[in-house]
Amino acid sequence: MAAEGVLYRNFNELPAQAKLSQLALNPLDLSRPGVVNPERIANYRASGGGFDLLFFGQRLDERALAALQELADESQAVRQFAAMRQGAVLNLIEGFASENRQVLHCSCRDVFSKMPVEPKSAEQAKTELAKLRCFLMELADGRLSAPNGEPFTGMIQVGIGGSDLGPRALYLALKAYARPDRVVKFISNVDPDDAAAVLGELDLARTLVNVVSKSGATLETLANEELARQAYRRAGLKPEDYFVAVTGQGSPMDNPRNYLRSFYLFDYVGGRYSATSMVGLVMLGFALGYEGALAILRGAWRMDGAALEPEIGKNPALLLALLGIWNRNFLNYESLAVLPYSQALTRFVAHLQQLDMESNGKSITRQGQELAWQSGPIVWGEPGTNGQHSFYQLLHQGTGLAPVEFIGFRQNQYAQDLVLQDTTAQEKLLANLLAQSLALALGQTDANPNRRFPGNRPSSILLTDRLTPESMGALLALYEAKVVFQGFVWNINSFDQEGVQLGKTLASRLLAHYAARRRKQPAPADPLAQALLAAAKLV
Ligand code: G6Q
Repeated sequence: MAAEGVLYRNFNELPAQAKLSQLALNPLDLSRPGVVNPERIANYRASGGGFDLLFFGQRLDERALAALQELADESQAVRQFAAMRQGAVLNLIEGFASENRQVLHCSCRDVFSKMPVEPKSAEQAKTELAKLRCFLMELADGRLSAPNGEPFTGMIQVGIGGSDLGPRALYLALKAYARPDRVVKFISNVDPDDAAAVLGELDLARTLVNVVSKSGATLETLANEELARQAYRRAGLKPEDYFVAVTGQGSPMDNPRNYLRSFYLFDYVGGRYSATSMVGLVMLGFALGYEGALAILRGAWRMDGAALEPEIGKNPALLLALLGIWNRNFLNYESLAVLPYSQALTRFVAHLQQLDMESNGKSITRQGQELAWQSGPIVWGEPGTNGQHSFYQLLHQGTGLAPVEFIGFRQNQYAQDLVLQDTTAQEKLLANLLAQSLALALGQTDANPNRRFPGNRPSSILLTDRLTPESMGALLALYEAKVVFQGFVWNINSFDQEGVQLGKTLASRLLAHYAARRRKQPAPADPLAQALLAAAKLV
């Protein structure tokens, strides 16, 4: 089923696009006295799914905002989102070989409704959740323990890309809620030193290894799994007593004899959208307990519901997507800085880089034609206030501009803080976040050119009460929805990743030289690869 009743339209054919181009000739200047005023700060605000989005710091007025709503309506962005949830085959390029799949990551959390939107996939999600619940109960009550009779206290997740970034970002974000008797580590890069370091940090006799690969065929993961298996064997332990698999049904890794337990994900859940499938949940359930894992799903489910709201004032994901389009396509900013004011979100930007840039780093339409408009920006960032003592200089006074998305929490996670100079550390963190947004917008005049801040630099602020499993799920789903909304408006396929293939193919050409040398065979006739290896002093 394609998206029934949805007409895919090219971005440059949407009537609101022309209107927005006109408005962009004279965008709002935030640094003009009086433009950023108390009324604007109060009114330029949207809420949904538990998050508030403050966007007084964007270079637009009511007319541009109305035109962005028209752009969303004309592109049928919300209708496409609904069609996606219902199982439309949206991962395709019409008329060309492509993945040709449904896009059903939202089904992973559509497990709370009596009437799931797409019953078959929601049923599959429930089956895997039930398996996970049993596994976690057995671990908790001691029916499942390490062969030495001790409880499992550690888990190493082996996986890369979508099988690492989202899950790892979530674990680090929610460590404050983890069981005190359990710890999780990760191995992703095919770097033997990283694997050795992680394997050396834990007592393997009490550590599970969660091997996560949807395809069951990823070079890095296979190499790291084998490195880990060797380490277990060297320690006199049988890997099949410790290794758990999360993989696609029928993949080369779908071999329950090699694993203590196997969990599945399905081809309709894309790697970078898979954090709420078993790809993330087995590890997160181990760390947080089943209820904690479920709370993540609940938050994401709630945000998926808010993403169906056609009005931008009630749909922060849609509004964030449209503000991004305003900045990218109309004001021509090439990058986007995401700056979370929470150290716990230390890997969340890395996850967003994959989510956004792998999804929307595309140059053709869903009909295979060259894009005549810009698609996704370069996404980067670091937690504040660390970033303030580093690259914010460029954000404020540099010649290159980057719009900013700030993320903040009204309260901190741990009940530990102190009042110093009459303010808590959390208040200092939040004051800095808000101050940065104002400073970027207002700038500063000064007789000394070195102390001049041009201002008029756009930013938005995403806020919720506290970083919890539920709000983390909502934040994850908010960005997933933002990215797919942008893809719908740009008429691109946000669900494939052909762009990562070429490098992999060339790496295997280079590896053929190493392999030939090890087998004492003549080097393959590949002068470019040979020259490159020689120049790099690798042969
Ligand atoms: C994400 C990509 C990619 C993928 C990894 C790992 O959308 O497809 O990052 O997640 O290549 O793939 P496996 O899970 O199949 O090992």
